[in-house]
Amino acid sequence: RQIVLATHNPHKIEEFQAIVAATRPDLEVVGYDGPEPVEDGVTFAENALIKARAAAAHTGLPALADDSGICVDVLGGAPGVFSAYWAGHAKDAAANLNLLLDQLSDIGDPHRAARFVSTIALVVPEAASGAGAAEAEHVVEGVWPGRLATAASGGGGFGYDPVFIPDGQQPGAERTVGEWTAEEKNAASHRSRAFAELAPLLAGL
Ligand code: ITT
Repeated sequence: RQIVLATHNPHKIEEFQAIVAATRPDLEVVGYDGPEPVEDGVTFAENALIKARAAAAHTGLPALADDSGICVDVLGGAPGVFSAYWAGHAKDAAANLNLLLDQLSDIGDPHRAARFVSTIALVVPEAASGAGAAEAEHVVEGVWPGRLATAASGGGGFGYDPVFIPDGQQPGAERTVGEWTAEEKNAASHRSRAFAELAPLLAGL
């Protein structure tokens, strides 16, 4: 059974393929190369639905889309939905991350709380949902709490991973997600937490 993932971010494809394979090896997550809709929503949920609807309409397959970002408490939740473009229009991950570190340069450790958020939309077009069944839409969210490091470290993952220190690590041995393996990240991340919420909704597929 194929399910299309509406993203142009190859890291998201890799992560979803690993996360889905762990519990639903019968589902094949395929990429989407159709027309890209304008992501003009103001919430993660709106943007995820915009992307999933476009892919479902174009392919006729059940479609997933992830809209995600990092939310920093002391910045009132920013960059949030603007995470991919925080330092400008180029989606330059290094520039985004450096700008965020600069913005928090005067902020001490106890006040550097942040969280990764992944919002996943699932759109099942009528043709794919079985005889007589209506189109279905679902939105789920996963949150991964932690704090921002004061400098980037590690070459793993993507985006803000080198500056995000997840909660729950052994004091003194804390690492940024950039220093985690892909397996460690996929077992704990905001994306896998959102997928855990989604799994029951995929039961019929
Ligand atoms: P698509 O819209 O094509 O899926 P995108 O990367 O532009 O790709 P978003 O609009 O959802 O996706 O932006 C998400 C941004 O949030 C992403 O570019 C990173 O900067 C950040 N982000 C999200 N998840 C992340 C993760 O697991 N690790 C590090 N940064 C992440």
